[in-house]
Amino acid sequence: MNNVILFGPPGSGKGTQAVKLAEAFGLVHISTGDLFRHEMKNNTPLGQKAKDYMEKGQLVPDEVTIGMLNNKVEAHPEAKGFIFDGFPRTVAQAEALDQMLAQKGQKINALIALDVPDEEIVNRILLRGKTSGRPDDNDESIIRNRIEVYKSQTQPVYDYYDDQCRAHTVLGLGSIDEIFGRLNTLFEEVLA
Ligand code: B4P
Repeated sequence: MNNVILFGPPGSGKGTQAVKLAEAFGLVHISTGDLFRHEMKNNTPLGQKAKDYMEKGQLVPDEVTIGMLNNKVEAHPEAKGFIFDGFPRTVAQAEALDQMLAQKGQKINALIALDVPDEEIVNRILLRGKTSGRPDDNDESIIRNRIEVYKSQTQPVYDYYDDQCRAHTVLGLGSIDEIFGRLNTLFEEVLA
């Protein structure tokens, strides 16, 4: 099995690239952001729990997020592997993911981070906000809060995998196809 974490700040293009990579390499794409938005749209108890955090640009608590992720992985026993998009976002989530995979005799092959400057992120998300209807895309102060949350709570996840020599960085600037080309080359190197 091949398991890759697509990592990076909000709006760095994780979701955009994960869809293309999952198709190219036959992996199952799991986006925790998409899962939460689906729950919110259907007004489920999980969606109600996530809503307040997401609308303020904060992280949803680990216990909620880890449980949801476990259920999603369990729902795909046939998978050849997974692309994790937006998960893990804290070191506690990373430890829980490693533990869950170890119980199945699996591991993370690599974490691949998209490197994009803050101002480009703000511009991209504000642009998406014109059509996405997402409250966390429409307010610049909330977008900047998401970037701060990334730096303080999520960036340490990079170091966690870097200490195990499993972290890589790719430039996330350029056209979507150019970035896909860079990721494609790296995927071919890290997949078993
Ligand atoms: P996510 O849904 O993960 O949202 P994101 O970080 O905004 O998206 P992404 O990086 O995937 O960017 P995208 O491809 O869409 O998280 C939202 C919220 O959910 C979090 O703030 C948190 O509250 C909660 N959450 C999710 N996971 C969690 C977890 N594990 N723990 C706790 N809470 C969690 O690209 C962005 C835009 O840029 C798009 O409009 C795209 O078209 C554009 N774009 C992409 N590539 C481009 C390029 N090369 N050039 C120009 N524009 C580009």
